[in-house]
Amino acid sequence: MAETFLDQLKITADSIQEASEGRLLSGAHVSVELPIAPIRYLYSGWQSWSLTAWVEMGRPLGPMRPSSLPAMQTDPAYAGETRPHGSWYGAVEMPDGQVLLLGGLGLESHVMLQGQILTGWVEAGEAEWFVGCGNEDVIFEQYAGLLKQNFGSGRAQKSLRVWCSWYSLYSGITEARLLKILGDLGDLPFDVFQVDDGWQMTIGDWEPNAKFPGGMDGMAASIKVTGRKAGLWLAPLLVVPSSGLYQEHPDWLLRDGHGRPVSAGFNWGEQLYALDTTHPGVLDWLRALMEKVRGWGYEYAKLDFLYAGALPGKRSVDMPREAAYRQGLKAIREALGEAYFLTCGAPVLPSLGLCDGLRVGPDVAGFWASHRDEDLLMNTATPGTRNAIRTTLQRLWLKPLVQTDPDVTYFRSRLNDLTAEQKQLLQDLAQIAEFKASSDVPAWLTESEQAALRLFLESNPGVLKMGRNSYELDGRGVDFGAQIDLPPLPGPFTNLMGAVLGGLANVPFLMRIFNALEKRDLGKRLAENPV
Ligand code: 9PG
Repeated sequence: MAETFLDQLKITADSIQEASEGRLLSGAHVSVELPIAPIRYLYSGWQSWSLTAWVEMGRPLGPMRPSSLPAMQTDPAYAGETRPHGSWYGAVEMPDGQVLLLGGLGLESHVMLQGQILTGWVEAGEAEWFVGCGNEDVIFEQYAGLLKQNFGSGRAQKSLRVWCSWYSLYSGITEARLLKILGDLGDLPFDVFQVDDGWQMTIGDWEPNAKFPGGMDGMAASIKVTGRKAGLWLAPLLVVPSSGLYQEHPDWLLRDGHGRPVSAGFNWGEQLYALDTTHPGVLDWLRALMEKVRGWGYEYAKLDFLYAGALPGKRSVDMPREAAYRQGLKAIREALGEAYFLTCGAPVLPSLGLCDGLRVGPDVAGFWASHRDEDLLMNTATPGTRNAIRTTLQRLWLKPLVQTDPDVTYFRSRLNDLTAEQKQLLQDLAQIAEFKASSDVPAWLTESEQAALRLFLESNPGVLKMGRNSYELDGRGVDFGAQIDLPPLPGPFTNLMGAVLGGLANVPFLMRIFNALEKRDLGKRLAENPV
């Protein structure tokens, strides 16, 4: 028999076993030497929002700006790494189109390409790996099967059609606005009405603020009488200094080796910190919080900024960081009972088996791409429709393990700069991902836009994958390929501007001002565009 590509690989590991479509390896450190140079590398981002993309060899990525924010966009432990690398798995494409995947089968595993050698290592303990080569889809299917054996999968459920408040009202939600929208949705076939960020006192104090005088139980009851499930957003693993939780339980925070709280990023005009999910007090608190949300009547939980639980740090029980995260997630899953659990801002592999849905890309937005974020800050994990499509597409192989949430689809032209073609790409992606959501306010939609939304929610086109980035939907070709290229590398002037801007974004005082200006803008926008 002719020698296969697999036979030409020089594999180093503690043990090597034959497997379908490849080999199973074990070892805390493994390597696979390629006989010739690859042409592309598949970066695998750590959490929902992190860039996951096929990138031409020789095209450097990052380091992205601002340097104070990496925890919100990528694994901060590897934020400075510019060599081709990724969390848990990495793949290369050979000149003949064959793909070679090195995939960790456990937590805290990493892959990097150095020259023609693909290496895999783990932060702690022993590890198992899958090496597969050949057709990309076949190999990833194999990898998904192996991960399923180790982590399990979400509970098989039909996908839910979700109305989510974020991408229209943002933090400007109020009980009155949501009740008005709920009424106007009429018989549009949404299964879930999900209240996003903006209802809580503050991050850590999960009680309704003054904009929800009827309480969150009242809100859930109003949703349920329309025949829909009530959904609620929380970021249960985050804490901000202005919260009561931060004041009352300083011992619950994840800390570094010097005893300082570990930064989980900066948002809402505040420094973000993380809860230590190995602390028994935290686990009890998480269970009680989820039971409270269930008690209010919510049957769908969108839990966000979950990466906070897996950041590097010193924990009250010494264990690897992704294992610690998983312990927290397990407590949450159990306390959520039968409720649907959507993870967001979540490390990918460590969430498998413990949630029903997973956001697999950064936030969409009413614009295609942001010059500031992509060109100046070299950041492709921030909100933007192109960023969202790019990363989501390379994560659809996870579908046998979890429902893949590509984020919402837009139908409105009001307060939206996307072209008809760009909106169509989002709609097609949602059909392919089999997860349909929208934030469009009925009063902002024209009659024909409302009809298009209804048709979208009601249709389930037959999907055929034709290539890495191309599909057929009921026979109609959809090609995302040309749309999702990475922005060109900045020239010297753009780079300098970016460095200055990135520096400014590291100053909390300026970020607070920026946050206040954004809030003012939002207030104006909502006043001019009543729901
Ligand atoms: C609510 C939102 C929505 C959204 C989530 C998440 O600053 N940031 O980089 C940043 C990134 C994402 C983000 C918010 C802030 O969005 O993905 O659907 O729930 O939180 O705040």
